[in-house]
Formats: sequence, C-alpha cells, structure tokens
Amino acid sequence: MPIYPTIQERKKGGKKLFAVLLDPDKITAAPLSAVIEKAVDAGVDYFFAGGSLIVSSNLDACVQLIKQQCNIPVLLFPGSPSQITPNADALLYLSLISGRNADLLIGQHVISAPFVKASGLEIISTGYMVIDGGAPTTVSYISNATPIPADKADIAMCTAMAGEMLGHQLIYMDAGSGAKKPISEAMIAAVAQHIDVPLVVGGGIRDAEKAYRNCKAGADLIVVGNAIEKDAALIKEISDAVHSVSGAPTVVN
Ligand code: 1GP
Repeated sequence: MPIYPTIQERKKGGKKLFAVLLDPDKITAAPLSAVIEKAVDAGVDYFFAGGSLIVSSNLDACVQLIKQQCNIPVLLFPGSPSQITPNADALLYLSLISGRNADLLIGQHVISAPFVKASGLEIISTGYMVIDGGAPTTVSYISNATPIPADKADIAMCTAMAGEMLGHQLIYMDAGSGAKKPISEAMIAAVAQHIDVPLVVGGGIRDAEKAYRNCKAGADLIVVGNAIEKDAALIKEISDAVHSVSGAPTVVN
C-alpha cells in the first residue's frame, strides 16, 4: 500500500497523522523495541528514521527491527544520501527550499539519483523548510543555510506556495530537532491556508497540547523525536491528541 495516497486521503477526510522520529544514533535495540510496542499500542501512523547528522551505521538495523516487530510504515528522513536503505517503505525526498544552498536544493539529489531510483523505495518529493527555533540546531548548522525567521509567516507562506507549485508532494516545516521554540501556530496557519498538499510540522514539540494546537492550526502530520526519547509515555498522549482533531483548521492569527 503506497504511503502518499494514504496521507492525501487522511487530509481529505480532515484527519491528522502522527509520526515518531527515531534517531538511529541515539537508540539501541532494547529501548527501540519498547518504543515500537508503545507506538503500536498508541496507533502511531509512521516512523521517520534519520537525522541531519548520523554518525553510526545503525540506520538499516533500526529499520529492520521496526519491520520485524510491527506494520507501522517507516519513512526515511535523510540528512544525506548515505542515509538510505531499501528496507524502509518510503523516502522523504527532501529539497531544502527555505535555504539557498544549491547542494541541498538539487546537488545531492543529482549525485545520488541512480542509487535512489534503484532502491525501489516510494519517493515522496518534499519541500523542506527550516524555521528558526530560537537557537542553532543541527539542521541549521549542517545545512549552512539561514532558517526562515520565526516571525516571518509571509516568507514561510510564499516559500511553501513556491514549493507546491514546483511539484513537491509534501511541505515539511521544521524548527529542527530539539528546537527551543517550536513553530508558532500563526505561521502554521498562514502556510496551511495557502497550500493544498499535506503539511508536516516538527521540531521542539514537547507535549500533546502543542501537537493538538498545531493540528488545529492546519498541520496534517506531526513529527516528534526528542521529547519521546526522554519520555516514551508521551507517545500515547500525543497520538491521542493528534487523532482527536478532525475537520477544517481553526483560523489562528
Ligand atoms: C526534527 O521535526 C523533527 O527534524 C523532530 O524534532 O526531535 O525536536 O521532536 P524533535
């Protein structure tokens, strides 16, 4: 079952999705098994695997363990072309549209294109936007690109619109893993009101309340990593909050 049509269908039905981000550097087999179990119980929709900088070679083992233990699809969220394994279900094919670093807009894609195509993964073209999260994050440093200022909703909106018109199937707004400040609902709403493709939001979300408000503002898929690494009980709370939202977004100004 392809992933992207499901995401579209959920959006059409006003339903929200929740993804748990796993950083293969930080998680070993035993805690990963416990997280997987909790994710299954909580009805998590997806696992995202990857990160801006991965220094271990655990990615494939991590993906394989998830696939052995459950049916939750795994979407790769790679910081570089080396973070690809055919054992996942899909690849978020990220282009950093908020930056002006040609390498992350298209350069890395050119270099890895034959390998990516041969992987057989479902490719989901994703316009990736890094938003200032109050302090430098790994993604803002590694990408060597200026994040969109947190209070410039109009820049985020225009960037997302351009990304959609360029053909990206998803727009992903990210304050960066562990961001001090998550993305404001006002910015999420400004973007959501101007695009039709599903909107992914992550970075610095620490509780169910913020996940809920983001969904009400128009986010279609919420991603949480760091907070869950610290407290796995949040998986259920956030999943319940995200899945409790339905219908059209509440207008936030
Ligand atoms: C980062 O959006 C993800 O790319 C998740 O961020 O780890 O802060 O939840 P956190």
